[in-house]
Amino acid sequence: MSDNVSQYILRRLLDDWGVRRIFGYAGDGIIGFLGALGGAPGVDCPEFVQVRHEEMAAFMACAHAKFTGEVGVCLATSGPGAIHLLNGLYDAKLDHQPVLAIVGQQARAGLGGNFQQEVDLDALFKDVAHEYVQVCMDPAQARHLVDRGMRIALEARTVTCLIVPNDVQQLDAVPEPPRTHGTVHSGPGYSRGRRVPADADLQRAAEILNAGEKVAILVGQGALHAADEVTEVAERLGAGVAKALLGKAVLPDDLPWVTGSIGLLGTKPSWDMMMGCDTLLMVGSSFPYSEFLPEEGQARGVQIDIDGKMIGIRYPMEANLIGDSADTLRALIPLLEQKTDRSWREQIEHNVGDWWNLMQARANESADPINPQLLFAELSNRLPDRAILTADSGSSANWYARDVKLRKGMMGSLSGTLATMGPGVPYAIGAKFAHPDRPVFALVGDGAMQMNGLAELITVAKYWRQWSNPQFCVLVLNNQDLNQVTWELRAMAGEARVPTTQDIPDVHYAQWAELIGLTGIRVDHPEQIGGAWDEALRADRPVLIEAITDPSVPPLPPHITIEQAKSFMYALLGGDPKTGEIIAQSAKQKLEEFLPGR
Ligand SMILES: Cc1ncc(C[n+]2csc(CCOP(=O)(O)OP(=O)(O)O)c2C)c(N)n1
Ligand SMILES: [Mg+2]
Repeated sequence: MSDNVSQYILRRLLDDWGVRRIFGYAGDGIIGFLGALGGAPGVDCPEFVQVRHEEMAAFMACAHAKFTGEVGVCLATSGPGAIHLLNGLYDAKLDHQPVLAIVGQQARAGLGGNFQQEVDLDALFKDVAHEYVQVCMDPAQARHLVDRGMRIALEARTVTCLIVPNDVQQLDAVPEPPRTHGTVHSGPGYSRGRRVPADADLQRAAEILNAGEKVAILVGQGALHAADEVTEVAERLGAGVAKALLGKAVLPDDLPWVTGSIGLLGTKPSWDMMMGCDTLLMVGSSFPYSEFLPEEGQARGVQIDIDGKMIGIRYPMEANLIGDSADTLRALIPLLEQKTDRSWREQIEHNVGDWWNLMQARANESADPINPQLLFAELSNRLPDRAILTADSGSSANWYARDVKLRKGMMGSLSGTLATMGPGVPYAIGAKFAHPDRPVFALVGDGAMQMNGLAELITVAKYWRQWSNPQFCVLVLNNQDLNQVTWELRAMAGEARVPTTQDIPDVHYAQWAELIGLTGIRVDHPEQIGGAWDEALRADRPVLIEAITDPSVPPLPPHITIEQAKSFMYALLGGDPKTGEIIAQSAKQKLEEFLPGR
Protein backbone atom coordinates (compact mmCIF):
# COMPACT_ATOMS: atom_id res chain seq x y z
CA MET A 1 0.00 0.00 0.00
CA SER A 2 1.36 3.42 -0.84
CA ASP A 3 1.93 6.15 1.73
CA ASN A 4 -0.54 8.91 2.39
CA VAL A 5 0.77 12.47 2.60
CA SER A 6 1.44 12.44 6.35
CA GLN A 7 3.27 9.13 6.16
CA TYR A 8 5.28 10.45 3.27
CA ILE A 9 6.25 13.66 5.12
CA LEU A 10 7.33 11.73 8.22
CA ARG A 11 9.24 9.21 6.18
CA ARG A 12 11.05 11.91 4.23
CA LEU A 13 11.96 13.68 7.47
CA LEU A 14 13.35 10.47 8.94
CA ASP A 15 15.01 8.84 5.95
CA ASP A 16 16.24 11.83 4.01
CA TRP A 17 16.75 14.47 6.69
CA GLY A 18 17.67 12.36 9.71
CA VAL A 19 14.88 13.69 11.95
CA ARG A 20 14.68 11.13 14.73
CA ARG A 21 12.25 12.87 17.03
CA ILE A 22 9.20 15.14 16.92
CA PHE A 23 7.78 16.98 19.93
CA GLY A 24 4.06 17.58 19.84
CA TYR A 25 0.48 17.26 21.02
CA ALA A 26 -2.53 15.62 19.40
CA GLY A 27 -5.64 17.17 17.83
CA ASP A 28 -8.07 16.45 15.04
CA GLY A 29 -6.33 19.01 12.84
CA ILE A 30 -3.40 16.57 12.56
CA ILE A 31 -5.40 13.37 12.52
CA GLY A 32 -3.50 12.06 9.51
CA PHE A 33 -0.15 12.58 11.23
CA LEU A 34 -1.40 10.87 14.39
CA GLY A 35 -2.39 7.84 12.34
CA ALA A 36 0.97 7.85 10.63
CA LEU A 37 2.81 8.10 13.95
CA GLY A 38 0.78 5.14 15.14
CA GLY A 39 2.88 3.28 12.61
CA ALA A 40 1.30 1.38 9.78
CA PRO A 41 3.16 -1.92 9.41
CA GLY A 42 6.47 -1.32 7.71
CA VAL A 43 6.27 2.45 7.95
CA ASP A 44 9.13 3.95 9.90
CA CYS A 45 8.68 7.39 11.36
CA PRO A 46 10.39 9.63 13.89
CA GLU A 47 9.77 9.03 17.59
CA PHE A 48 6.92 11.18 18.95
CA VAL A 49 7.41 12.90 22.31
CA GLN A 50 4.08 13.88 23.85
CA VAL A 51 4.31 17.12 25.83
CA ARG A 52 1.77 18.87 28.11
CA HIS A 53 1.38 22.09 26.10
CA GLU A 54 2.39 22.95 22.56
CA GLU A 55 4.59 25.87 23.71
CA MET A 56 6.70 23.23 25.47
CA ALA A 57 7.00 21.24 22.23
CA ALA A 58 8.43 24.33 20.57
CA PHE A 59 10.83 24.95 23.49
CA MET A 60 11.98 21.32 23.27
CA ALA A 61 12.48 21.59 19.51
CA CYS A 62 14.53 24.74 20.14
CA ALA A 63 16.56 22.94 22.82
CA HIS A 64 17.11 20.02 20.45
CA ALA A 65 18.53 22.46 17.92
CA LYS A 66 20.67 24.22 20.53
CA PHE A 67 22.14 21.01 21.93
CA THR A 68 22.62 19.08 18.67
CA GLY A 69 22.92 21.60 15.84
CA GLU A 70 20.16 19.69 14.03
CA VAL A 71 16.72 20.98 13.09
CA GLY A 72 14.22 20.64 15.94
CA VAL A 73 10.76 19.59 14.78
CA CYS A 74 7.43 20.18 16.51
CA LEU A 75 3.88 19.23 15.58
CA ALA A 76 0.61 20.83 16.66
CA THR A 77 -3.03 20.78 15.70
CA SER A 78 -4.85 23.58 13.88
CA GLY A 79 -6.18 26.67 15.69
CA PRO A 80 -5.44 26.45 19.43
CA GLY A 81 -2.48 24.07 19.15
CA ALA A 82 -0.85 26.19 16.51
CA ILE A 83 -1.37 29.33 18.57
CA HIS A 84 0.16 27.67 21.63
CA LEU A 85 3.38 27.01 19.72
CA LEU A 86 4.13 30.64 19.12
CA ASN A 87 6.15 31.73 22.16
CA GLY A 88 8.47 28.74 21.88
CA LEU A 89 8.92 29.38 18.17
CA TYR A 90 9.79 33.02 18.79
CA ASP A 91 12.34 31.88 21.33
CA ALA A 92 13.97 29.76 18.60
CA LYS A 93 13.74 32.51 15.99
CA LEU A 94 15.30 35.15 18.22
CA ASP A 95 18.12 32.83 19.29
CA HIS A 96 18.70 31.84 15.62
CA GLN A 97 17.84 28.16 16.00
CA PRO A 98 16.63 25.94 13.13
CA VAL A 99 13.14 24.68 13.96
CA LEU A 100 10.45 23.28 11.67
CA ALA A 101 6.86 23.55 12.89
CA ILE A 102 4.26 21.31 11.26
CA VAL A 103 0.68 22.35 11.97
CA GLY A 104 -2.71 21.05 10.90
CA GLN A 105 -5.50 23.07 9.34
CA GLN A 106 -9.17 22.52 8.60
CA ALA A 107 -10.06 20.66 5.40
CA ARG A 108 -9.56 22.64 2.20
CA ALA A 109 -13.25 22.59 1.34
CA GLY A 110 -14.16 24.43 4.54
CA LEU A 111 -11.44 27.09 4.51
CA GLY A 112 -12.79 30.60 4.36
CA GLY A 113 -16.08 29.37 5.77
CA ASN A 114 -15.56 30.60 9.32
CA PHE A 115 -15.28 26.95 10.26
CA GLN A 116 -14.64 25.78 13.81
CA GLN A 117 -10.96 26.19 14.79
CA GLU A 118 -10.25 27.91 11.51
CA VAL A 119 -7.48 30.44 12.06
CA ASP A 120 -5.56 32.22 9.32
CA LEU A 121 -2.40 30.22 10.03
CA ASP A 122 -0.50 31.67 7.11
CA ALA A 123 -0.89 35.13 8.61
CA LEU A 124 -0.33 33.86 12.16
CA PHE A 125 3.06 32.34 11.30
CA LYS A 126 4.10 34.93 8.77
CA ASP A 127 6.27 36.80 11.22
CA VAL A 128 7.79 34.01 13.29
CA ALA A 129 8.45 31.84 10.22
CA HIS A 130 8.86 34.67 7.78
CA GLU A 131 11.59 32.93 5.80
CA TYR A 132 9.28 30.07 4.88
CA VAL A 133 5.65 29.37 5.74
CA GLN A 134 3.67 27.32 3.22
CA VAL A 135 0.36 25.49 2.96
CA CYS A 136 0.35 22.04 1.38
CA MET A 137 -2.70 22.24 -0.90
CA ASP A 138 -1.68 19.39 -3.20
CA PRO A 139 0.11 16.13 -2.35
CA ALA A 140 2.65 16.84 -5.08
CA GLN A 141 3.93 19.79 -2.99
CA ALA A 142 4.83 17.71 0.06
CA ARG A 143 8.28 16.68 -1.16
CA HIS A 144 9.61 20.13 -1.87
CA LEU A 145 7.85 21.70 1.12
CA VAL A 146 9.71 19.32 3.44
CA ASP A 147 13.01 19.78 1.62
CA ARG A 148 12.75 23.55 1.59
CA GLY A 149 11.35 23.83 5.13
CA MET A 150 14.34 21.88 6.45
CA ARG A 151 16.98 23.50 4.26
CA ILE A 152 15.84 27.06 4.87
CA ALA A 153 15.67 26.43 8.63
CA LEU A 154 19.32 25.30 8.51
CA GLU A 155 20.64 27.89 6.11
CA ALA A 156 18.85 30.87 7.66
CA ARG A 157 19.11 29.40 11.20
CA THR A 158 15.46 30.19 11.77
CA VAL A 159 11.93 28.88 12.14
CA THR A 160 9.99 27.51 9.17
CA CYS A 161 6.42 26.27 9.09
CA LEU A 162 4.38 23.77 7.05
CA ILE A 163 0.61 23.97 7.28
CA VAL A 164 -1.15 20.80 6.16
CA PRO A 165 -4.98 20.76 5.88
CA ASN A 166 -6.34 17.61 7.48
CA ASP A 167 -7.90 16.22 4.31
CA VAL A 168 -4.59 16.57 2.44
CA GLN A 169 -2.84 14.59 5.18
CA GLN A 170 -4.84 11.53 4.22
CA LEU A 171 -4.61 11.75 0.43
CA ASP A 172 -2.30 9.42 -1.43
CA ALA A 173 1.25 10.74 -1.49
CA VAL A 174 2.89 11.81 -4.73
CA PRO A 175 6.55 10.99 -4.10
CA GLU A 176 7.47 11.92 -7.66
CA PRO A 177 5.51 14.83 -9.08
CA PRO A 178 4.62 14.40 -12.78
CA ARG A 179 7.25 15.91 -15.06
CA THR A 180 5.11 18.69 -16.45
CA HIS A 181 5.32 22.45 -16.62
CA GLY A 182 4.84 23.93 -13.14
CA THR A 183 5.93 20.99 -11.00
CA VAL A 184 8.92 21.06 -8.67
CA HIS A 185 11.49 18.27 -8.30
CA SER A 186 13.55 18.81 -5.15
CA GLY A 187 16.18 16.76 -3.37
CA PRO A 188 17.19 16.55 0.29
CA GLY A 189 20.48 17.37 2.00
CA TYR A 190 22.35 20.34 3.39
CA SER A 191 25.91 21.03 4.28
CA ARG A 192 27.10 24.38 5.56
CA GLY A 193 30.16 25.10 3.45
CA ARG A 194 33.37 26.69 4.56
CA ARG A 195 32.79 30.43 4.87
CA VAL A 196 35.65 32.86 5.10
CA PRO A 197 35.88 36.58 4.39
CA ALA A 198 37.89 38.05 1.54
CA ASP A 199 41.69 38.22 2.04
CA ALA A 200 41.68 42.02 2.11
CA ASP A 201 39.17 42.02 4.98
CA LEU A 202 41.26 39.51 6.94
CA GLN A 203 44.36 41.61 6.37
CA ARG A 204 42.62 44.76 7.58
CA ALA A 205 41.36 42.97 10.68
CA ALA A 206 44.82 41.62 11.46
CA GLU A 207 46.35 45.09 11.20
CA ILE A 208 43.86 46.44 13.74
CA LEU A 209 44.38 43.53 16.14
CA ASN A 210 48.16 43.67 15.81
CA ALA A 211 48.18 47.41 16.53
CA GLY A 212 46.17 47.02 19.75
CA GLU A 213 47.88 46.88 23.12
CA LYS A 214 44.86 45.96 25.21
CA VAL A 215 42.66 43.56 23.28
CA ALA A 216 39.31 42.41 24.62
CA ILE A 217 37.47 39.50 22.99
CA LEU A 218 33.72 38.98 23.32
CA VAL A 219 32.32 35.63 22.19
CA GLY A 220 28.73 34.50 21.73
CA GLN A 221 26.95 31.35 20.66
CA GLY A 222 28.32 31.71 17.14
CA ALA A 223 31.70 30.70 18.57
CA LEU A 224 30.47 27.54 20.31
CA HIS A 225 32.36 25.37 17.83
CA ALA A 226 35.44 27.62 17.78
CA ALA A 227 36.95 27.11 21.25
CA ASP A 228 40.41 26.13 20.00
CA GLU A 229 40.58 29.02 17.55
CA VAL A 230 39.41 31.59 20.14
CA THR A 231 42.00 30.23 22.57
CA GLU A 232 44.80 30.51 20.03
CA VAL A 233 43.82 34.07 19.09
CA ALA A 234 43.57 35.10 22.74
CA GLU A 235 47.02 33.63 23.40
CA ARG A 236 48.61 35.48 20.50
CA LEU A 237 46.95 38.78 21.30
CA GLY A 238 47.43 38.56 25.05
CA ALA A 239 43.69 39.13 25.35
CA GLY A 240 41.00 38.18 27.83
CA VAL A 241 37.70 36.68 26.73
CA ALA A 242 34.24 37.68 27.96
CA LYS A 243 31.24 35.52 27.12
CA ALA A 244 27.72 36.58 26.20
CA LEU A 245 25.16 34.37 27.94
CA LEU A 246 24.41 32.05 25.03
CA GLY A 247 28.16 31.67 24.57
CA LYS A 248 28.83 30.62 28.18
CA ALA A 249 29.96 27.17 27.03
CA VAL A 250 32.39 28.50 24.39
CA LEU A 251 35.31 28.39 26.83
CA PRO A 252 35.63 26.77 30.25
CA ASP A 253 35.34 29.08 33.25
CA ASP A 254 38.46 27.61 34.82
CA LEU A 255 40.76 29.35 32.33
CA PRO A 256 42.43 32.26 34.13
CA TRP A 257 41.93 34.75 31.28
CA VAL A 258 38.22 34.03 30.75
CA THR A 259 36.39 36.89 32.43
CA GLY A 260 32.99 35.16 32.35
CA SER A 261 29.67 36.69 31.50
CA ILE A 262 29.00 40.28 30.55
CA GLY A 263 26.13 42.71 31.07
CA LEU A 264 23.71 43.11 33.94
CA LEU A 265 24.23 39.43 34.69
CA GLY A 266 27.93 39.77 34.10
CA THR A 267 31.16 39.93 36.05
CA LYS A 268 33.42 42.73 37.22
CA PRO A 269 36.47 41.48 35.27
CA SER A 270 34.40 41.56 32.06
CA TRP A 271 33.31 45.10 32.89
CA ASP A 272 36.86 46.22 33.68
CA MET A 273 38.21 44.63 30.52
CA MET A 274 35.64 46.36 28.31
CA MET A 275 36.16 49.72 30.01
CA GLY A 276 39.95 49.47 29.70
CA CYS A 277 40.52 47.92 26.28
CA ASP A 278 41.81 49.71 23.21
CA THR A 279 40.69 47.00 20.76
CA LEU A 280 37.53 44.89 20.67
CA LEU A 281 37.18 41.60 18.80
CA MET A 282 33.60 40.34 18.78
CA VAL A 283 32.99 36.77 17.57
CA GLY A 284 29.55 35.30 16.93
CA SER A 285 27.68 37.55 19.32
CA SER A 286 24.93 40.12 19.10
CA PHE A 287 25.15 41.07 22.77
CA PRO A 288 22.81 44.08 22.88
CA TYR A 289 23.74 46.31 25.84
CA SER A 290 26.03 49.06 24.58
CA GLU A 291 26.79 50.44 28.04
CA PHE A 292 28.77 47.27 28.75
CA LEU A 293 30.88 47.65 25.62
CA PRO A 294 33.64 50.24 25.24
CA GLU A 295 32.60 53.82 24.66
CA GLU A 296 32.50 54.83 21.01
CA GLY A 297 35.97 55.98 20.00
CA GLN A 298 37.67 54.20 22.91
CA ALA A 299 38.45 51.02 21.02
CA ARG A 300 39.07 49.93 17.45
CA GLY A 301 36.74 47.11 16.52
CA VAL A 302 36.74 43.88 14.55
CA GLN A 303 33.64 41.72 14.31
CA ILE A 304 33.12 38.22 12.93
CA ASP A 305 29.64 36.94 12.21
CA ILE A 306 28.16 34.35 9.89
CA ASP A 307 25.23 36.66 9.19
CA GLY A 308 25.96 39.88 7.34
CA LYS A 309 22.73 41.36 8.70
CA MET A 310 24.00 41.09 12.27
CA ILE A 311 27.27 42.81 11.73
CA GLY A 312 28.24 46.35 12.78
CA ILE A 313 25.08 46.93 14.79
CA ARG A 314 26.44 46.93 18.35
CA TYR A 315 29.65 48.89 18.00
CA PRO A 316 31.04 50.80 15.02
CA MET A 317 33.58 48.26 13.81
CA GLU A 318 36.50 49.07 11.54
CA ALA A 319 36.61 45.57 10.08
CA ASN A 320 33.48 43.52 9.59
CA LEU A 321 34.26 39.92 8.70
CA ILE A 322 31.38 37.87 7.37
CA GLY A 323 32.14 34.21 7.81
CA ASP A 324 32.01 31.18 10.05
CA SER A 325 33.78 31.98 13.31
CA ALA A 326 36.09 28.92 13.37
CA ASP A 327 36.97 29.15 9.66
CA THR A 328 37.55 32.89 9.88
CA LEU A 329 39.68 32.77 13.01
CA ARG A 330 41.73 29.97 11.48
CA ALA A 331 42.36 32.13 8.43
CA LEU A 332 43.22 35.09 10.67
CA ILE A 333 45.65 33.33 13.02
CA PRO A 334 48.68 33.23 10.64
CA LEU A 335 48.31 37.00 10.21
CA LEU A 336 48.40 37.75 13.94
CA GLU A 337 51.63 38.62 15.72
CA GLN A 338 52.42 37.20 19.13
CA LYS A 339 52.28 40.09 21.60
CA THR A 340 55.29 40.19 23.84
CA ASP A 341 54.01 42.64 26.44
CA ARG A 342 51.77 40.46 28.63
CA SER A 343 50.89 43.08 31.26
CA TRP A 344 47.31 43.59 30.04
CA ARG A 345 46.69 39.86 30.14
CA GLU A 346 48.27 39.58 33.58
CA GLN A 347 46.00 42.31 34.88
CA ILE A 348 42.98 40.45 33.52
CA GLU A 349 44.10 37.19 35.13
CA HIS A 350 44.58 38.97 38.42
CA ASN A 351 41.05 40.43 38.21
CA VAL A 352 39.59 37.03 37.34
CA GLY A 353 41.30 35.42 40.33
CA ASP A 354 39.91 38.10 42.65
CA TRP A 355 36.48 37.72 41.14
CA TRP A 356 36.21 33.99 41.85
CA ASN A 357 37.30 34.58 45.44
CA LEU A 358 34.62 37.23 45.72
CA MET A 359 32.00 34.88 44.26
CA GLN A 360 32.87 32.24 46.84
CA ALA A 361 32.70 34.80 49.64
CA ARG A 362 29.36 36.14 48.43
CA ALA A 363 27.97 32.60 48.20
CA ASN A 364 29.06 31.92 51.76
CA GLU A 365 27.26 34.95 53.21
CA SER A 366 24.40 33.95 55.46
CA ALA A 367 20.83 34.65 54.33
CA ASP A 368 17.30 33.88 55.45
CA PRO A 369 17.21 30.95 55.11
CA ILE A 370 19.27 30.13 51.99
CA ASN A 371 21.51 32.31 49.90
CA PRO A 372 20.72 31.23 46.32
CA GLN A 373 24.32 31.72 45.25
CA LEU A 374 25.41 28.89 47.53
CA LEU A 375 23.14 26.44 45.69
CA PHE A 376 24.85 27.31 42.41
CA ALA A 377 28.36 27.34 43.85
CA GLU A 378 27.83 23.92 45.43
CA LEU A 379 26.42 22.54 42.19
CA SER A 380 29.35 24.02 40.31
CA ASN A 381 31.79 22.09 42.50
CA ARG A 382 29.96 18.84 41.83
CA LEU A 383 29.04 19.10 38.15
CA PRO A 384 29.72 15.75 36.49
CA ASP A 385 31.64 15.75 33.21
CA ARG A 386 29.55 16.43 30.12
CA ALA A 387 26.72 17.95 32.17
CA ILE A 388 24.10 20.01 30.34
CA LEU A 389 22.58 22.99 32.17
CA THR A 390 19.51 25.06 31.43
CA ALA A 391 18.38 28.16 33.27
CA ASP A 392 15.16 30.14 33.24
CA SER A 393 14.46 33.85 32.98
CA GLY A 394 14.53 35.10 36.53
CA SER A 395 17.15 35.42 39.22
CA SER A 396 18.40 31.91 38.34
CA ALA A 397 19.86 33.34 35.13
CA ASN A 398 22.08 35.65 37.23
CA TRP A 399 23.45 32.88 39.38
CA TYR A 400 23.87 30.55 36.40
CA ALA A 401 25.76 33.29 34.59
CA ARG A 402 28.03 34.23 37.49
CA ASP A 403 28.37 31.39 39.97
CA VAL A 404 28.54 28.29 37.78
CA LYS A 405 31.91 27.25 36.38
CA LEU A 406 31.35 25.30 33.18
CA ARG A 407 34.17 22.96 32.26
CA LYS A 408 35.29 21.65 28.91
CA GLY A 409 32.71 19.37 27.31
CA MET A 410 29.71 20.82 29.15
CA MET A 411 26.80 22.61 27.51
CA GLY A 412 24.35 25.21 28.75
CA SER A 413 21.59 27.41 27.44
CA LEU A 414 18.60 29.58 28.22
CA SER A 415 16.29 31.92 26.38
CA GLY A 416 18.93 34.47 25.49
CA THR A 417 17.16 36.96 23.27
CA LEU A 418 13.43 36.60 23.91
CA ALA A 419 14.29 36.06 27.58
CA THR A 420 10.96 34.36 28.07
CA MET A 421 10.02 32.66 31.30
CA GLY A 422 9.38 28.96 31.10
CA PRO A 423 12.02 27.24 28.98
CA GLY A 424 14.11 25.84 31.87
CA VAL A 425 12.29 22.51 32.30
CA PRO A 426 11.32 21.90 28.63
CA TYR A 427 14.85 22.75 27.46
CA ALA A 428 16.17 20.19 29.93
CA ILE A 429 13.75 17.58 28.59
CA GLY A 430 14.80 18.37 25.01
CA ALA A 431 18.45 18.04 26.10
CA LYS A 432 17.79 14.71 27.77
CA PHE A 433 16.08 13.21 24.73
CA ALA A 434 18.98 14.37 22.57
CA HIS A 435 21.63 13.10 25.00
CA PRO A 436 20.02 10.52 27.31
CA ASP A 437 23.42 9.47 28.65
CA ARG A 438 24.37 12.94 29.91
CA PRO A 439 23.46 14.49 33.30
CA VAL A 440 21.02 17.38 32.87
CA PHE A 441 20.22 20.21 35.31
CA ALA A 442 17.40 22.77 35.04
CA LEU A 443 17.79 25.86 37.26
CA VAL A 444 14.40 27.47 37.60
CA GLY A 445 12.45 30.06 39.62
CA ASP A 446 9.21 29.26 41.41
CA GLY A 447 7.29 31.60 39.08
CA ALA A 448 8.51 29.73 36.01
CA MET A 449 7.79 26.45 37.75
CA GLN A 450 4.21 27.53 38.36
CA MET A 451 3.89 28.86 34.81
CA ASN A 452 4.69 25.53 33.16
CA GLY A 453 7.49 23.57 34.85
CA LEU A 454 5.18 21.72 37.24
CA ALA A 455 3.03 20.42 34.41
CA GLU A 456 6.00 19.53 32.24
CA LEU A 457 7.45 17.39 35.02
CA ILE A 458 4.64 15.00 34.12
CA THR A 459 6.42 14.55 30.79
CA VAL A 460 9.58 13.69 32.71
CA ALA A 461 7.62 11.17 34.78
CA LYS A 462 6.21 9.67 31.60
CA TYR A 463 9.50 9.17 29.78
CA TRP A 464 12.45 9.04 32.19
CA ARG A 465 12.71 5.26 32.19
CA GLN A 466 13.74 5.44 28.53
CA TRP A 467 16.83 7.48 29.39
CA SER A 468 20.00 5.45 29.78
CA ASN A 469 21.23 7.77 32.56
CA PRO A 470 18.53 8.88 35.01
CA GLN A 471 20.47 11.97 36.20
CA PHE A 472 17.96 14.74 35.57
CA CYS A 473 17.62 17.39 38.22
CA VAL A 474 15.39 20.45 38.53
CA LEU A 475 16.40 23.06 41.08
CA VAL A 476 13.50 25.30 42.11
CA LEU A 477 14.26 28.56 43.87
CA ASN A 478 11.27 28.91 46.16
CA ASN A 479 11.40 32.60 47.09
CA GLN A 480 7.65 33.25 46.71
CA ASP A 481 8.53 36.26 44.63
CA LEU A 482 8.93 37.24 40.99
CA ASN A 483 12.32 38.25 42.24
CA GLN A 484 14.07 39.39 39.08
CA VAL A 485 11.31 41.86 38.32
CA THR A 486 11.11 42.92 41.96
CA TRP A 487 14.76 43.95 41.70
CA GLU A 488 14.13 45.61 38.36
CA LEU A 489 11.32 47.60 39.98
CA ARG A 490 13.68 48.75 42.69
CA ALA A 491 16.76 49.41 40.60
CA MET A 492 15.31 50.67 37.33
CA ALA A 493 12.06 52.34 38.26
CA GLY A 494 12.83 53.39 41.82
CA GLU A 495 9.63 51.69 42.92
CA ALA A 496 9.12 49.80 46.13
CA ARG A 497 8.16 46.15 45.84
CA VAL A 498 4.48 45.76 44.91
CA PRO A 499 3.13 42.74 46.80
CA THR A 500 -0.01 42.55 44.64
CA THR A 501 2.02 41.88 41.52
CA GLN A 502 5.16 40.28 42.96
CA ASP A 503 4.05 37.82 45.65
CA ILE A 504 3.46 34.32 44.38
CA PRO A 505 1.94 31.41 46.28
CA ASP A 506 4.01 28.94 48.24
CA VAL A 507 3.72 25.57 46.52
CA HIS A 508 5.09 22.25 47.74
CA TYR A 509 7.28 21.52 44.74
CA ALA A 510 9.15 18.60 46.29
CA GLN A 511 5.89 16.95 47.30
CA TRP A 512 4.59 17.38 43.78
CA ALA A 513 7.64 15.59 42.42
CA GLU A 514 7.05 12.71 44.84
CA LEU A 515 3.37 12.58 43.95
CA ILE A 516 4.17 11.93 40.31
CA GLY A 517 6.83 9.31 41.05
CA LEU A 518 10.01 11.39 41.02
CA THR A 519 12.27 12.17 43.96
CA GLY A 520 11.61 15.42 45.80
CA ILE A 521 14.09 17.02 48.22
CA ARG A 522 13.32 20.17 50.20
CA VAL A 523 16.18 22.22 51.62
CA ASP A 524 15.67 25.12 53.96
CA HIS A 525 19.07 25.30 55.62
CA PRO A 526 22.43 26.03 53.95
CA GLU A 527 24.03 22.97 55.51
CA GLN A 528 21.65 20.69 53.63
CA ILE A 529 22.70 21.95 50.20
CA GLY A 530 25.77 19.81 49.54
CA GLY A 531 24.01 16.66 50.69
CA ALA A 532 21.00 17.45 48.51
CA TRP A 533 23.14 17.71 45.39
CA ASP A 534 24.98 14.51 46.29
CA GLU A 535 21.68 12.70 46.75
CA ALA A 536 20.37 14.07 43.45
CA LEU A 537 23.47 12.86 41.62
CA ARG A 538 23.16 9.37 43.13
CA ALA A 539 19.42 9.01 42.65
CA ASP A 540 17.96 6.26 40.51
CA ARG A 541 15.41 8.65 38.98
CA PRO A 542 14.89 12.35 38.20
CA VAL A 543 15.00 14.65 41.21
CA LEU A 544 13.49 17.99 42.10
CA ILE A 545 15.35 20.05 44.70
CA GLU A 546 13.15 22.70 46.23
CA ALA A 547 15.28 25.31 47.97
CA ILE A 548 13.74 27.95 50.20
CA THR A 549 15.76 30.98 49.15
CA ASP A 550 16.06 34.53 50.39
CA PRO A 551 14.54 37.08 47.97
CA SER A 552 16.56 39.85 49.62
CA VAL A 553 19.89 38.69 48.18
CA PRO A 554 20.50 41.21 45.40
CA PRO A 555 21.45 40.05 41.92
CA LEU A 556 23.98 42.91 41.88
CA PRO A 557 25.16 44.11 38.50
CA PRO A 558 28.96 44.13 38.22
CA HIS A 559 28.97 47.86 38.82
CA ILE A 560 26.09 50.01 40.02
CA THR A 561 25.59 53.20 38.05
CA ILE A 562 24.75 56.40 39.85
CA GLU A 563 21.24 56.40 38.37
CA GLN A 564 20.62 52.84 39.49
CA ALA A 565 21.92 53.56 42.97
CA LYS A 566 19.70 56.64 43.18
CA SER A 567 16.54 54.82 42.14
CA PHE A 568 17.42 51.97 44.43
CA MET A 569 17.72 54.26 47.43
CA TYR A 570 14.55 56.04 46.38
CA ALA A 571 12.67 52.74 46.38
CA LEU A 572 13.92 51.87 49.81
CA LEU A 573 13.12 55.29 51.21
CA GLY A 574 9.71 54.96 49.58
CA GLY A 575 8.83 52.27 52.04
CA ASP A 576 9.77 48.94 50.50
CA PRO A 577 8.59 46.52 53.20
CA LYS A 578 11.79 44.53 52.86
CA THR A 579 14.08 47.55 53.37
CA GLY A 580 15.87 46.17 56.42
CA GLU A 581 16.73 42.79 54.94
CA ILE A 582 17.77 44.30 51.62
CA ILE A 583 20.12 46.82 53.12
CA ALA A 584 21.67 44.07 55.23
CA GLN A 585 22.05 41.70 52.27
CA SER A 586 23.26 44.32 49.80
CA ALA A 587 25.79 45.59 52.26
CA LYS A 588 27.06 42.09 52.98
CA GLN A 589 27.35 41.25 49.30
CA LYS A 590 29.00 44.54 48.41
CA LEU A 591 31.29 44.59 51.42
CA GLU A 592 32.82 41.29 50.35
CA GLU A 593 34.41 43.24 47.54
CA PHE A 594 36.41 45.44 49.89
CA LEU A 595 37.65 42.95 52.43
CA PRO A 596 41.40 42.66 52.77
CA GLY A 597 42.97 40.17 50.41
CA ARG A 598 40.36 40.66 47.65
C1 LIG B 1 6.57 34.87 29.65
C2 LIG B 1 7.20 35.93 30.50
N1 LIG B 1 6.43 36.62 31.37
C3 LIG B 1 6.99 37.58 32.15
C4 LIG B 1 8.33 37.86 32.07
C5 LIG B 1 8.96 38.93 32.94
N2 LIG B 1 9.79 38.30 33.95
C6 LIG B 1 11.11 38.11 33.79
S1 LIG B 1 11.84 37.36 35.08
C7 LIG B 1 10.39 37.30 35.94
C8 LIG B 1 10.33 36.75 37.34
C9 LIG B 1 10.54 35.30 37.38
O1 LIG B 1 10.17 34.83 38.63
P1 LIG B 1 10.63 33.43 39.14
O2 LIG B 1 10.46 32.42 38.08
O3 LIG B 1 9.96 33.17 40.43
O4 LIG B 1 12.19 33.62 39.34
P2 LIG B 1 12.93 34.53 40.46
O5 LIG B 1 13.38 35.76 39.74
O6 LIG B 1 11.98 34.79 41.54
O7 LIG B 1 14.07 33.67 40.89
C10 LIG B 1 9.36 37.86 35.18
C11 LIG B 1 7.97 37.98 35.66
C12 LIG B 1 9.08 37.12 31.12
N3 LIG B 1 10.37 37.34 30.93
N4 LIG B 1 8.49 36.16 30.38
MG1 LIG C 1 10.63 33.44 42.36
